[in-house]
Amino acid sequence: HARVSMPGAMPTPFSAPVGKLALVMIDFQRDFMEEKGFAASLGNDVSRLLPAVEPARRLLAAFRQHGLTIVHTLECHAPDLSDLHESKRQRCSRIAQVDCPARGRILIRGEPGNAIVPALTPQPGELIVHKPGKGSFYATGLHERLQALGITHLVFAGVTTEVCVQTSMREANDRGYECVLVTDATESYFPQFKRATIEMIVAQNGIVGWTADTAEVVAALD
Ligand code: TIU
Repeated sequence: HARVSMPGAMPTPFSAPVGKLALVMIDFQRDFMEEKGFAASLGNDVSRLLPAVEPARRLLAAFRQHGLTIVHTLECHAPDLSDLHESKRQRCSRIAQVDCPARGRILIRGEPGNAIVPALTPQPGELIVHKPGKGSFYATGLHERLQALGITHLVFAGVTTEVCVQTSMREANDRGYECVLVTDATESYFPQFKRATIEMIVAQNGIVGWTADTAEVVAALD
């Protein structure tokens, strides 16, 4: 079987059997990237996430070009809030409220604000995962869907680095996936948290996995 190789990955070179590699795009949704969405309701400067969009678009194009598996996740809750824990409701009190009529109810599945930003819109055939938590594996069935496809290696992009991306990568690592975080295709509202996340992933001989930049991943696929 052909392998894709990322010799410049940290802390050591990374490689994967080409058909077993998937791209996981975490929560590139308007709720986190635009004014008057969920993240803004928590007091965040949403413009800080925008630099991740263009690298993520290049990753998406490369995975599509090679016909590889692509997963898009969305943090959201059912309209009746049946999947919203009381603990989260209390600390994120704007969930299901409307701060911008054009965007609809904050962090609710199917609302305009819950859509992925236009540059990264999913195409038919790509997997969509609606997740009530920060991690992509809690209460989603994602592990079973990836197992059914024979996926063993994951490339992560998305927002925010230390919240949903890192949680998902740790969940994946504990389930036996070999994981790479793409350092320029992820962003945080807190630059120091992004830096710390990258450092803690690769420390201790890659305790959570690997990191690489978009150029490294795209070159590996070519
Ligand atoms: N607040 C924050 O940084 N992130 C989230 O609430 N969710 C995701 O990271 N997607």
